[in-house]
Amino acid sequence: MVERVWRFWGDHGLDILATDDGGALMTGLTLSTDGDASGNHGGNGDVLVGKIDAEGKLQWSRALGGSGVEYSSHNSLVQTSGGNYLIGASSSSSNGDRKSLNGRSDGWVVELNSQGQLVSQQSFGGRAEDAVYSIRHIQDDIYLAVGSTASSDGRFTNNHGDWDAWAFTFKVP
Ligand SMILES: [Ca+2]
Repeated sequence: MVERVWRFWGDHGLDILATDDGGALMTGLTLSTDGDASGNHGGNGDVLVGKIDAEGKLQWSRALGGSGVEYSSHNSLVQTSGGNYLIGASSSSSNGDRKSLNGRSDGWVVELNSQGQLVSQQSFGGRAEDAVYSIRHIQDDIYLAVGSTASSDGRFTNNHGDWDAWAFTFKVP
C-alpha cells in the first residue's frame, strides 16, 4: 500500500471524514490569514475546512467564522444522505458567516454542500457560553451533538453550576 502524506493549510488539523466519493473532508483550527486560510475572519481562530478528492488533491478550502473565536473538535464531521457536510463547532461571533449569537458563545452546526458553500447553520445555547464538540448521525434526519453549556436559560433551566456537559438531538433545517 502506498503511503500518502498531505501537508497544506495553516495551523492545526483536528478531524477527518472519509467521504463517499473516495476523498476526505478535514477540519482544523486556523490563526493564519494566508495560504489555504486566506478567508480567515480573525479573532483568535476560524474553523478551517478542506476537501480532498480520491487522488489527494485539495478541491477547496474555506475558513468558517466571524470576528470572534471559532473552533471545532474531534468527531465533528458528518456527511448527510444528500451529500452535504455537517460541521459541529463553537463560535463567539455575530458577523462573518454567523447570522446571530445567542450569548457569549454558541454551539454552531454548519451545513456545507459538496462545493464548500454554506447551505444552512444553526446556533445552540443560551445567554452564557455554550459549545458543541462532536456530532453524530443517529437515524434518518436526526443528529446528536455533545458539548458543554454554561447557560441556564432557554432550554437549559437546570444548570448545575459553571459548565455542564450537554447532549441534544437536532435536525438539519
Ligand atoms: Ca474567528
